[in-house]
Amino acid sequence: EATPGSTPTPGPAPGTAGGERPRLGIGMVGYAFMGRVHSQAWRSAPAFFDLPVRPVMAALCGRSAEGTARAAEQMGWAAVETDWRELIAREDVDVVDICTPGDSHARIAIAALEAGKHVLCEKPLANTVAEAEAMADAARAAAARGVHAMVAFNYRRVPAIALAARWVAEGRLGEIRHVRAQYLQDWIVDPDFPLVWRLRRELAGSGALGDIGAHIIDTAQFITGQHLTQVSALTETFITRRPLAETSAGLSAGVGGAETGEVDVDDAALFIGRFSGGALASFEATRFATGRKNALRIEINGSAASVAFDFEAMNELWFHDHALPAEEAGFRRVLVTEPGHPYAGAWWPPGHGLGYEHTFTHEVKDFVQAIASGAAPSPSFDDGLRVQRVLAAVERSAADQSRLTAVRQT
Ligand code: 4PW
Repeated sequence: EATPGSTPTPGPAPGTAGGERPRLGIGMVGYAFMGRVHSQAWRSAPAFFDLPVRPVMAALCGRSAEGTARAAEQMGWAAVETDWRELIAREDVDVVDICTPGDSHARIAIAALEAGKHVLCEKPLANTVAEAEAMADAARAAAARGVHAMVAFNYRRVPAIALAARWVAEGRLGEIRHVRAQYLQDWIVDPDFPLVWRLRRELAGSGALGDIGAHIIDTAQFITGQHLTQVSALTETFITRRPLAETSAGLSAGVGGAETGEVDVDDAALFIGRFSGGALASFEATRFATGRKNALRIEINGSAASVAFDFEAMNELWFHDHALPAEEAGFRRVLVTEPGHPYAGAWWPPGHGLGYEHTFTHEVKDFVQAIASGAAPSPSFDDGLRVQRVLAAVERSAADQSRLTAVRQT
């Protein structure tokens, strides 16, 4: 079992003969939900993709020595650290993978980039625009030294979403007129669900807006190749006090105590917006959509065709070709599991679909390839900053109730 600060003994990465390719040492901070899925990605990427370097899961960092050692042993990390500064300082760590709540992203990422370590950072990039700006500055300075940074908007790596982006880039949709995006969950509907870190502004920055709204903003900007220029928003906190969290794991498990605390983030955020290419858009991010578990949905209507996607059926992309005669036209389902589809060829035969975790494997694979080739990885910290600026604009708009027009019934 790994112990704090123990020397790593990296063996060949799974699925490689080992040895021939240069080693890329990975150090990860955090081992909860995101840490687990990133660990799975680091394990599986070299087994399914032919990578030019050999990622080695060198060290895992967490605050509790015991918890970190247990997680490291379970998830395949060779050593453990309890201070992220020590992790960054390790000679066997070339990449720092940040899977912590947003309040520590800027500190860790900037220190790692300054130390010459490549950085993969969970989303949203930061908790404030000022932090995101500092991170983007650090990433630009590091890039000049060949050190790379990427923000982990994993849904870009859903094959169906990557396919939609490809079709838009090829002009198959024509001019984009509408973007309709939703991210719907229901894991905090119960008023007794505790005040976990995702519901605390000082740790998460915002609520549904930053946690899941950030994903649909990035996904929409990624697919359309455009960016939001204007927004108008409404946010709401339906349950304003919750039991203080005694334990929390992932999105569903959490136990609260007798004491309660204030919920100071949004439970739901809705906004409309305008894209740089002229499209009108609507966005909805909520954790109160009873029955919807992880419904990241996006529909894009262009002058020539439309696409529609729902993560709850993530291997499907719906396509309507408006050039077809009206008698034949209509949305048809494309099963995105063909070898010619983005990422799909590395996995199973057609029809044998992928899951949530594969999006992270694709993310890690793209990041490693960018590092090895010296190309700038995408989404960059500048992309993360652009999303952060949209989040800030949504919050500014929602705070300004004077822009809401009252409905006059009489
Ligand atoms: O990034 C998001 C999370 O914070 C996710 O992809 C889904 O919503 C799952 O957990 C939360």
